[in-house]
Amino acid sequence: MTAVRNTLLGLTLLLATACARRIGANGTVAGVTVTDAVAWGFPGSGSLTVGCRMESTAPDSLIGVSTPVAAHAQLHNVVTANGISRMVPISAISLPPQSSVRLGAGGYHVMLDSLTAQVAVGDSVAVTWDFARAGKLTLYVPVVKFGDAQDLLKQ
Ligand SMILES: [Cu+2]
Repeated sequence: MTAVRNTLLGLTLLLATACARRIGANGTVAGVTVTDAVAWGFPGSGSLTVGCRMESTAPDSLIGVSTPVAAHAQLHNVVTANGISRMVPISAISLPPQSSVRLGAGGYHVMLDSLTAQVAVGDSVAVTWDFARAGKLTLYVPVVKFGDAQDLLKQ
């Protein structure tokens, strides 16, 4: 009986942990899976960064993003030259089959600039991922604190 109770307690803790970590939005379109999608920003900056993990069963690439809450949505990468890191716009992020591609701080990410609505932590924003092969996927992405996003999307 104690063993059963311990097992149940263990399961409850496991579920609680799993739920706490699953703060991001998840979805699938034609073999492409987007998981742990979250957005974060800094007060007054007028922009949001979106991160996630992407995986595809077939060769594909992310060729664009869009959202109703920003005038500009771009794919960015971070490049470092002479010890200085800066963000650069890129036209696509390729998805080799069966490998996870991470979008987050310090690397590939989605940048939403010139926000057209007031957005706060706890809100969700609609973001549409546009894949060359798989097509479009729209997710309601929760806006979270920067630290929570980093915890979720660390390698
Ligand atoms: Cu950026």
